[in-house]
Amino acid sequence: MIIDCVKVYVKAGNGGNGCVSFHREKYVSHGGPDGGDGGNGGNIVLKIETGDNTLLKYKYRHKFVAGNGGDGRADKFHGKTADDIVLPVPPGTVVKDAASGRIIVDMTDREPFILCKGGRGGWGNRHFSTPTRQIPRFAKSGLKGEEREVIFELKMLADVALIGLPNVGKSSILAAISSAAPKIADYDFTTLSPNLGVVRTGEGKGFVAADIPGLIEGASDGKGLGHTFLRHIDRCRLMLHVVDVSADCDRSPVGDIKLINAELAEYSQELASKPQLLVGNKYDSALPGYNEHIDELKAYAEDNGLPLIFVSAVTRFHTEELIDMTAAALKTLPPLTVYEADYSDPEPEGPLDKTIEITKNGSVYECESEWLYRLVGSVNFSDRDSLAYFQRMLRVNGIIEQLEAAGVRDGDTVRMYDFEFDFIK
Ligand SMILES: Nc1nc2c(ncn2[C@@H]2O[C@H](COP(=O)(O)OP(=O)(O)OP(=O)(O)O)[C@@H](O)[C@H]2O)c(=O)[nH]1
Ligand SMILES: [Mg+2]
Repeated sequence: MIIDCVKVYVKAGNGGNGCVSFHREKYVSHGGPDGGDGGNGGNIVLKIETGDNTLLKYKYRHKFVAGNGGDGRADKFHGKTADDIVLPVPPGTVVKDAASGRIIVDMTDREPFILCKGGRGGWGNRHFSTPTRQIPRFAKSGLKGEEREVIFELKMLADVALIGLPNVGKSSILAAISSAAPKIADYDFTTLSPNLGVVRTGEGKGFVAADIPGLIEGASDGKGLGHTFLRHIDRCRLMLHVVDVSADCDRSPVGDIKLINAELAEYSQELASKPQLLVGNKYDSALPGYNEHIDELKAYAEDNGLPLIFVSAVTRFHTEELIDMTAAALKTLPPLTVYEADYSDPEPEGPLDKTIEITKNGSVYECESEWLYRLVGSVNFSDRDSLAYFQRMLRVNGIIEQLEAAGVRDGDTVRMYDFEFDFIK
């Protein structure tokens, strides 16, 4: 079974901590601060792997955590920047945020994409010396790497999709017009997963056609193989709607077309309204002139203004014409759908809102906010200078006022993540 939808947990590495150190050398009594910076955490990067068309490699492994940056060291030595984790995905993979379902990126034809950014390494103490603070005994911790749970959903990049009931000859047509070699047999549901084939045309670079498992009435309720495979043809530009017109087929092609169209509409109105080209297959064993189904099909095509062609995948009757007709139709149609990201992360390096959330938990006031989290993470509470910096940041960013407004009075306990203190104004 094809794996075309997986949930993956990804986490970028944390930044390494900055180092506190002072230069030491013989005969140099008061060396300056020389603590190196922490290295950056590794990113999680997505990269298109051409030629691949399944997400199978994520079936058993769906947790990826990039390494943390190394800590800075004395003598201005930077911590090591951790390696990125590169996740290969087949072209056409749409990446969504698992919680909200919003699209993060559509990996159709693009450069590698950073899905989670590694945390920046913290600065070593040498960055913190000022004319009045010549002995900075603190450095910054590295920032946390981003983490998220995402869904990879494969929507193949086919210009043309072959649709129809089982056994009408979709795979046979794909094999006749393209380089693909799908399984073909005289029973329903021979095709269990989509196949892709490149169709060469006289001019231009050809087009890509996809064959999906047959649909049946009630597919939208999960009958047959259901309509899960329709996601693969979501972005196609044209559908070749295949029907069986052989004399020994007792079904009405027009009835079948209506049935399939109703199933498409049940899945997505957008897909149902995509242009179609009707293909009457198995014409080699049809009885033109004696087959009312064929006349009915011609009349239906005419009434609905749809192009119709009779072909035989077995004898290759009209298969070249089918390619030409398809190529000509594609010329007039818009390009493949590429999904726009509807997810924009707040710029991690950008200015953050300084409003904090204060909740009273027993006698303790707990404070939370992204900005505060970063501030607490960057302070060394055992160092006086660093603590002074923390207090100053609280003051100049209006945190003290926010605490007072929330009812905090002198002597009350305030907790900011893993740091707890008694409030004294
Ligand atoms: N006589 C005749 N038989 C055909 C033609 N095209 C396909 N067939 C036969 O019809 C049967 C079904 O063909 P497939 O190509 O597997 O049909 P499909 O639509 O892909 O079927 P599913 O994958 O089960 O949905 C096979 O036995 C084919 O040999 C044709 O043009 N003429
Ligand atoms: Mg098939």
